[in-house]
Amino acid sequence: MTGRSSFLIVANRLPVDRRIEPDGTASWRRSPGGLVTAIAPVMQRRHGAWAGWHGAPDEKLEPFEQGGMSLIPIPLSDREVELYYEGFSNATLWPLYHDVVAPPVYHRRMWEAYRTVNERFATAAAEAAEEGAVVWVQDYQLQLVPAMLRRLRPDLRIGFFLHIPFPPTELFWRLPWRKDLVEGLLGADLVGFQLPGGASNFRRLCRRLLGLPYKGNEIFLDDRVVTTQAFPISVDFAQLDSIVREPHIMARAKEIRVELGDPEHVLLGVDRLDYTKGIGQRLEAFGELLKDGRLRPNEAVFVQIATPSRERVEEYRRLRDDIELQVGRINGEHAQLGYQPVQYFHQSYDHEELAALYLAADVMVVTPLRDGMNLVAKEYVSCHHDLHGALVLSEFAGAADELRQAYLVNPYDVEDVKRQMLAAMRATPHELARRMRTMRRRVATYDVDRWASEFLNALETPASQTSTRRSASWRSG
Ligand code: ADQ
Repeated sequence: MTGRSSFLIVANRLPVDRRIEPDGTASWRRSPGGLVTAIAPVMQRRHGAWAGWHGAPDEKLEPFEQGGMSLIPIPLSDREVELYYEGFSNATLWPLYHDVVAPPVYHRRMWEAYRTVNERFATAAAEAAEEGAVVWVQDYQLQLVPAMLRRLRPDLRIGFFLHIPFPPTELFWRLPWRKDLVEGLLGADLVGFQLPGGASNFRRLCRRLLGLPYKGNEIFLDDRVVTTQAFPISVDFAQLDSIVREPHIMARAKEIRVELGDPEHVLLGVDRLDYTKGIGQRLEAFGELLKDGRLRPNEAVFVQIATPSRERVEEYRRLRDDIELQVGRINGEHAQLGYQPVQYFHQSYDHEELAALYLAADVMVVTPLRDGMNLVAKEYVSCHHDLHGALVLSEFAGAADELRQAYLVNPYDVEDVKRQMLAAMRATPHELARRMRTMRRRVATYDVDRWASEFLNALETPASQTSTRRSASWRSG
């Protein structure tokens, strides 16, 4: 490590993956993903650092440099991975924040591990940040870090961004540790959410739980103001748009359609295998369309790509079995020699193959029961400069706020999903182009660069003197 940084990201994971080369040596590669891409230029400009877990339990690593970033590995024991990450983060907070689509578990030992690990991240950040630095904490795994860090380093400018939905008060209220989490977040100067609804849920909660007044976007504490605001995350539109214009990607997209037997319609789902993503709901709708005879045999193929995810959490193991059973049933009932209606892949793909799949798909089916944003929807739109292609999108994905020209569905209403999938398949090229053009304009304008720069601008603009004075007079009045 070469000294302290004026800009620091704190996230559960470092933005690199370790690869073991054929000769046995280890090397680090930048992980794919919009967050790293958006932040990398800022990191380079400001000699930034990133603190996060490196992905292997029970291993302590020294800070190192990679691709112009200083990386600060935070160690986690195997037990902490189980209790803090798989436990409190992914078996308590994840389902609770996603409208309890699965029952959350509440265990004191998980909570204690969450607190211990958050303290470790805060301490590492406090050591790495130079005087007056900007620190940007990411996501639900680290909600206690802002307050812990402020206690250690009151000179810092601290931002927090929540990538998942922030739930309504009635749901959040169930958490035995609700007060600690809210106070943790209030350690930040700026708390960012995907949608205005999340920000207003949070403000209402602060008033009800802690009696804190708010006005507009600002929550008034005794000695400072916390700004809450929506910053809808996005994708690297320009990069995706240029990848799909490359001849070898266009050729691959054509080849994929041939490999699928050249059906009239290719439908596609791309998700982490997660119970919030509504994979079962969309397969049910597709299966019923075949059963009802509203889709002719051979007319359509549904490609479902489900990246392995959180496989040690019980609920995820069950989900995998359920989905695989469902795929087997549909194929068992409707397959013919040379035709398999659902093609299911429990695998990860590199970004070029994924782009070719997006390009090859006539209908992208994104049906989460609840989703902070959903980048897949925006990636699909970014890949269709041909203005062909339709997006079937759940009303419960954050992306539905921006992509109003999608075929919007209620994923709990199977008839609605069937109707909109059919409408997408039967739409005229003119209709598809009209919808796609508007959606592309939106994603091109609000891309991931804009997301990061708007957040950082808001973070570096201190809450105005007037609002501090207003809070004082309001409280005394
Ligand atoms: P996720 O729940 O992971 O993100 P999403 O926004 O769809 O959901 O992002 C998934 C990413 O993984 C996409 O970039 C996609 O391309 C990639 N991906 C999915 N399957 C893949 C596969 N098989 N191979 C390779 N890549 C694959 C959380 C929140 C979201 C929010 C994001 C960002 O749950 O609501 O949009 O963070 O804030």
